[in-house]
Amino acid sequence: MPESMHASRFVSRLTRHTLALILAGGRGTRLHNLTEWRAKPAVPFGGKFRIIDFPLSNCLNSGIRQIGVLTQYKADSLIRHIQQGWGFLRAELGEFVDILPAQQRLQEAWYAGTADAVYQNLDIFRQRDPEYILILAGDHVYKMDYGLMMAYHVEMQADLTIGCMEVPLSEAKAFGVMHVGDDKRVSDFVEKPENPPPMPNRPDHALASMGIYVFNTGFLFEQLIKDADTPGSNHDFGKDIIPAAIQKYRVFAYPFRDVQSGVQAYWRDVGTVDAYWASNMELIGIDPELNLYDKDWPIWTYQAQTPPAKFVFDDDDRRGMAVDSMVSGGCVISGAEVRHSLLFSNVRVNSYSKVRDSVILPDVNVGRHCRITKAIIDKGCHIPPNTVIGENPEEDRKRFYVSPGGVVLVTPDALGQRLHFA
Ligand code: ADQ
Ligand code: ADP
Repeated sequence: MPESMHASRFVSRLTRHTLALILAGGRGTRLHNLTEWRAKPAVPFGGKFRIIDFPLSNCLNSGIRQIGVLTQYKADSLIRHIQQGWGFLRAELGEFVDILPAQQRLQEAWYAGTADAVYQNLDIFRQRDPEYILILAGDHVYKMDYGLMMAYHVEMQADLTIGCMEVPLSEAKAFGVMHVGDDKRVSDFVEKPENPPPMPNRPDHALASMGIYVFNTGFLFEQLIKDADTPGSNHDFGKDIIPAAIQKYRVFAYPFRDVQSGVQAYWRDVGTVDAYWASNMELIGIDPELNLYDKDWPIWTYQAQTPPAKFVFDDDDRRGMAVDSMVSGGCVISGAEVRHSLLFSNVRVNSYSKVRDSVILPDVNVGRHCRITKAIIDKGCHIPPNTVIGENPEEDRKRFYVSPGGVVLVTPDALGQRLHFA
């Protein structure tokens, strides 16, 4: 890429004229009961964040401050989080985070596919008049400078640029899989193929779409209007818009690499209970791939103010302790032992209890004499005294979902602790 293309003024001109749209309407069914009452982008992650904080922070850190979030499925806690945490952008400087719920603006239907979600808000985007539209998913965990992708898009004189990663062939059928020529132009694209085609130079891998797209605005509008009139279309970027575009237009692939090392960067679709547990547990290690302590790329979030975590002796002088763990604000570990675990805010662990290899979401109370191993405990659960979880899968399965990897998912519903309105 020519030096001028990297010049920060050049990039900041591009990002300033970009509208980012975060697709946040999907449920994420493979997370089971974690998404029973909330959309996947609202699922808590990493001790104090929600998943949507990652694409939102990436936008901010990349200099993109015009953002729309398209919501649909169970968006209540997602909308509350964005309103509470992301209201600091300055409207008078042309900065905003717009929340765009499905509201049957054009027709009497909710959003069909992802393209329809954008199409139904076209008149709003027309008024904003951006030069480029960056489409993002609200449910991926990663740190990415979108400015570099925008510069690449402009240099290639592309109509559409798709962010891509190399994934093991065995995992590729969950993605849009593409083929690119030496010139990086996309020549084939199939959405979630049964038999994914391998990369020519790396036969055990496939080139997968990250579901991240840069469009020239006029081009995107034309494609959406054409697609809306196409009978039989699912109105989806991966299934319809992209396959139709590669025949006639300049569609390029942008490989997502770490700027310093040049190797493929951290990117996780925490789509299953096992993946969710593993990517949270990874953060506990000394030097995790996802560095949340990076001052150059802060992850912003909303968090209620809480006092510092506290580790106290109980009445019988038993030590409250946590080792090899991350413990958030507002937690109190009293006469209990926490090992290799991640505790979100306001978690109480009481005397004689042992928690290991577990991810505990906010506002959980673990009663006395509990043993909890390899579990995810959802927000607000009250674990009664003497509860044993994670030692006998057959027993656990009677009450909870147990993942193929043996992670027990404990939710208020399963404990009979949710309000039921129906
Ligand atoms: P998936 O993630 O499986 O594949 P999809 O379920 O359409 O595709 O979700 C994409 C994003 O849009 C998610 O963030 C989801 O929450 C959101 N979404 C889904 N339906 C929506 C709707 N009706 N309204 C608003 N938002 C909605 C996509 C691509 C693949 C690519 C993978 C990468 O289609 O080609 O490989 O992402 O993960
Ligand atoms: P989050 O855990 O994402 O912060 P909440 O704790 O607010 O979100 O719960 C998600 C939403 O689901 C809330 O609006 C809550 O009232 C709602 N909810 C939870 N349980 C039930 C239920 N059994 N029936 C109906 N709505 C529920």
